[in-house]
Formats: sequence, structure tokens, C-alpha cells
Amino acid sequence: ATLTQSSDRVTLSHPSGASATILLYGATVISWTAHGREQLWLSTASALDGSRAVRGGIPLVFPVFGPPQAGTAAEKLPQHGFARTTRWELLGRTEAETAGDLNICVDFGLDSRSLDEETRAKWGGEFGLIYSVTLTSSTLETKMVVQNAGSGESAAFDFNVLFHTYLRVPDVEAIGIKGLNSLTYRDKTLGNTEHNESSTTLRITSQTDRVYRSAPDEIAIVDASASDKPLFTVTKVGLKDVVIWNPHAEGAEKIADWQPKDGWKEMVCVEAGSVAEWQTLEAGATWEGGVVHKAHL
Ligand code: TA6
Repeated sequence: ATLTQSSDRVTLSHPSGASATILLYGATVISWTAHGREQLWLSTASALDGSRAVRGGIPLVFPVFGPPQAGTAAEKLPQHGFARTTRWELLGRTEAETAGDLNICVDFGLDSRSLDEETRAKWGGEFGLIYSVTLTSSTLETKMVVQNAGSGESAAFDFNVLFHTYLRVPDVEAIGIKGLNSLTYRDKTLGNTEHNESSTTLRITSQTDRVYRSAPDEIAIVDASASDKPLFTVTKVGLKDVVIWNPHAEGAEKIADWQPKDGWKEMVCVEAGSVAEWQTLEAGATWEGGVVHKAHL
């Protein structure tokens, strides 16, 4: 069977042996295997019971990225919004063959009516979300459709959306991230100051937390210690920005559910989203954006 479901999660099984497991809590991808190996990093101390956001995998960020900003409609929301800490419903599965590869797609739904009263009161938007996860033999695609279900002039709302992907890598200090050169980025380790990326290959040598604006659609993660052998290709569609994050030792130390503490050595967050500016959605309008993660080995 290409889709199996238990009370709290859904697993996709591809004829190639690839697989993906998604918790209904937050519609959080907690595992993606391809080429016989786990491609995502997940903290061994991550809660998977819905008690708090998953530490690893692909948490969803909506309607706000980062800490809530005073004076905005999202100011009462938790960091990264409520999508990752709300139970989504499984809407259904579709399958298709493209280029001889089976695409197994599962859709999840969340709308303002299914939010608890307290959360709904914290953000006025009347919204509908459909989140699609598609598995092939070597890719995992995540895509979000956002609908403004409100009506009338005042119903427009502003939102951020981002796929907070924790990629598993053999050694983060040996990887290179290509495609960011000459971009402007905000460096959250330097007081959110703005900088220009001068290198064609970004290396991770210390705590890294950068929001690259208007990034190109394709970002490559290579093994710089093995003549730039490709590890992953991250291709965004309809999304503007890319966030690169690695807490390094000092950051991991401060994150309670980060285990093992040296796990930062085996991961890098490459997060596609539209977060540098608010996206405005008029009443009745729909927006969509997504990202294809390709594992090369
Ligand atoms: O995406 C990078 C970031 O915004 C970092 O600043 C760090 O806070 C990370 O997200 C994890 O946030 P979380 O709320 O999941 O601990």
C-alpha cells in the first residue's frame, strides 16, 4: 500500500523503497527516506505527541515567521505561528506517473474554523490551507495553498509562509551551499543587520541564521570536501526567500529539545519561504508556493 494511516500519522511508501512519514500534528514531515537512508534530521528529544512543535523534519511556518512583531496582526501568536502546533486533517491521496516515476501525493487541510477559539482570537484572518506532500523515488515536494476565505474590504490579511526543512548531512562543516552569491541577507546572529553575500559557496563554520531575500529558485547543497559532489537540490516555486540556519554548538546547548547536543554537525536548515516581507491576500484570493527537495544520494 502506498499510504498507511494510524491515529496520529500517515506514511507514504514508494515502490523504489523511498518513504515519508507525516504527523497530523502540525502536518509535520518527521521522516523522509530515499536511496535507503534518512534524509531529514530529527532531534531524539523531539516531542512527537503533540505536546509541542517537532524539533526537526519539516515544521510548517504560518502565518508569521520568527518572533511575533509588536504592532502587527500576528503580535499575539507564538514564534513561527500556529500551523506547526495545530492538528491538521487528512484530506486524501492521489497518485500519478511522471517520467516513469510514481508520484504519491497526500493533502492535509487546516482552516480558521478548526482553530481553537483562543488561537483564532489571536489572529483575525479567515483562512483555508491545503498542504500537499508528494513523494517520488528521489524527491519530496511540499506545497501550500493559502485561501483568504473572508469577504469584504477589511478581510485582506498579511502572512508569511515557510517550510522549515532540517536536512541531514554527513558533516555540516564540509558542505557548501551554492546559489546565494550577491544576494542581500539579514543576519540574525548580528542583530538582524543587512549584508551582501559575496561568496559563491556558503560554508557553515559557526552559528548561522540568515534570511536571504529574492533568492534564485535553485539552491544546491554539495560536499565541498568531495569536489562539490551534490547532496541535495532545493528548488522553490512561488516563494521569494531562503533561510539558512545552523545553531552550532552554542545554539544547540540552549535548545532544550535539541539532542544529541552535537547533532548540529549533521544537519543544516535550508528553508524556502516568503518571509522577508508580508504577503497580502485579498478577500477570496488564493496564493500558492512550494519547494522540491531532491536527494542525490
Ligand atoms: O529559521 C531559523 C529560525 O528562525 C532561528 O532563528 C531559530 O529560532 C529557528 O528558526 C528555530 O525556531 P524554533 O521556534 O523552532 O526553536
